[in-house]
Amino acid sequence: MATSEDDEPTTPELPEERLEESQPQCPFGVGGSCCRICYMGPCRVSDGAHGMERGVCGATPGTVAARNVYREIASGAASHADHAREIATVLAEIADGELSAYDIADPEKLRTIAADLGLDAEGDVSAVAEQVAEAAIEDFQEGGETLNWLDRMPDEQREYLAKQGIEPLPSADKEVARAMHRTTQGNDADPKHLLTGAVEAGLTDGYAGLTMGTDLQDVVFGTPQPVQTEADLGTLREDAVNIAVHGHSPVLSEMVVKHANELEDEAIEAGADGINIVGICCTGNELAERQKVPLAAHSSQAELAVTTGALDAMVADIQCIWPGIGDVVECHHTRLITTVDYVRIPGAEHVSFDPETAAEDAEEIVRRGIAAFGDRHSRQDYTVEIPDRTTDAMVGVSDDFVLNVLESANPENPSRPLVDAMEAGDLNGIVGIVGCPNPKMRTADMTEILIEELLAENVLPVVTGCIGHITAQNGYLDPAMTDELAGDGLAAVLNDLGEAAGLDGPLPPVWHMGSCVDNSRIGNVVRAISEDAGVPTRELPVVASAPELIAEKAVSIGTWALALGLPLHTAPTLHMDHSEEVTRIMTEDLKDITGGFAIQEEDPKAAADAIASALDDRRTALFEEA
Ligand code: BF8
Repeated sequence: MATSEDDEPTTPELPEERLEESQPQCPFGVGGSCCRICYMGPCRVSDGAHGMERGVCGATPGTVAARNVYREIASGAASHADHAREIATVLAEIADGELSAYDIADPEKLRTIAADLGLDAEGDVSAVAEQVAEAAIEDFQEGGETLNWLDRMPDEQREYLAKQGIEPLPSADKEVARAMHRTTQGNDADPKHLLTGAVEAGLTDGYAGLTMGTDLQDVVFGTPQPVQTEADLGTLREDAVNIAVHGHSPVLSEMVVKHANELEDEAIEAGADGINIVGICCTGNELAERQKVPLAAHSSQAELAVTTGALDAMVADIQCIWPGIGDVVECHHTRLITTVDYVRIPGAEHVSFDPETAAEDAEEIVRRGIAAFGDRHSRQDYTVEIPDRTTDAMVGVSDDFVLNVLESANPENPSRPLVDAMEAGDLNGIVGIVGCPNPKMRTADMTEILIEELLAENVLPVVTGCIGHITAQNGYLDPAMTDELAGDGLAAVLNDLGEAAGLDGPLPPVWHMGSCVDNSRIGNVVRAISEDAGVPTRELPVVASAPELIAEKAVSIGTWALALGLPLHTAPTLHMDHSEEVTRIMTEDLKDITGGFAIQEEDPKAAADAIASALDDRRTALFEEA
């Protein structure tokens, strides 16, 4: 952290300032053509005017960029698979009666998943849970013939890819290991072949990561239904013990919420008016959709939350916890508490969280927050400045909810209301706007402009991850904004669906579908429409967009969308600009392989135009053929 000459901490910089300081950034890193996988380099290669044409080993810019992007995807798949493995293990232990703190909240969903996996869905819930957990854990082991969770994929697209030899390995762990091996120095060097492998890793991410994660979290913690909550830093309360839960896993955060409720009296004894749990990044989305917990901040605002002076504890588990927070808490009373033994952050204290001792561990965490509240109040000169900003947000628009509403509107043919609206031009398509808040794009209001442009064009945005926070903070998740923001056709569709759902008004202009693993919910809606309407996913007017891409996880999610045959927009552009070959494969050649293709556009209005035009092409082709 920044220190003065006498080593007193000075005000730490926030992400925007650090970004400024990082300029100019290395063009080879940005262009994807810096190769540092061996010790003859690093080699900086490029098809353009600068750099070498070949690395010391002879690797072309295409080989280097393809290997780099494949490694990003493997890392993303590893992250989501590890996330899914945790909840699979919890489910197995619940089924065995070994965990007292957790239960099965949605047995019906458990049976639906079991049936989709071809397992016995009838009988005792524990027996079904045991089989489902076994099938999940098998997806991380050697031995199976195929990845079990691929049964959750649209059959038609699965067969289409299989005919071209695209099928992930039966073990997610092996898929990730194979990706690392294939991309090592002196191994697979053919850009197209490497990128086909990357698509397989994307499928691993989509099914043994995202879909398994959401499926089992819904089983254990409940399937979300729409609820109203609030968003932004104004959800912190000066007189409360404020505990922010940051990261990704409800296995931890659900327990923090439960035990905060039980320890309210201790907080009141300490002089607070209660305990206020707020959510940051994807944990925020998980808790909002199931527990109505306020969406306080996206990942790049986490440090800002500490600077309010009101945050007593920030509890972190896995992924997207920026280490800069460690510097910021040094200047405040806030306790940064890490909980996962393989994730430590300088400046944090650690409480090892174990599902087997969940109650004691969660109580310990909450009590540290209460103690920090005491520290805050014992400091005479301590100032608290909470921004006076909150917005109303409807969250929890889950796949189950959406599909039930469609079914109630047209029981015979649930996709009909959407397909008819597309044919009539009232709904010009659906765009999954997912991922992160990148400071590079934040200053340009990338997400806001993109979404407002698309809404005006009667395109329905469905969102997850930190984009969920950005949209909540802008009021886009508020049903009261539907008629103002959506084009006339889309507004009519949202009003009709709101009525079919039995709500008092329309559905919100933007649908919050949850955390980043909950991108699987978008996949499930796409699958249901595809199967019901008999249209392959690669022909549906659906696009994916990560308009403020940060994480490797977002690249792997995007690659899963490409595998489903969807166009994928990203900003910033993927790390591939220095290779004409890789750029061509991703933006053109892939159309003949999966049906998907990459759209690279960093200007929000131009991105909205490119997405709308991709949707138009698909709608025209669909209804002309029909
Ligand atoms: O997994 S949106 S910054 S929090 S990577 Fe991370 Fe990006 Fe936020 Fe959730 Ni997703």
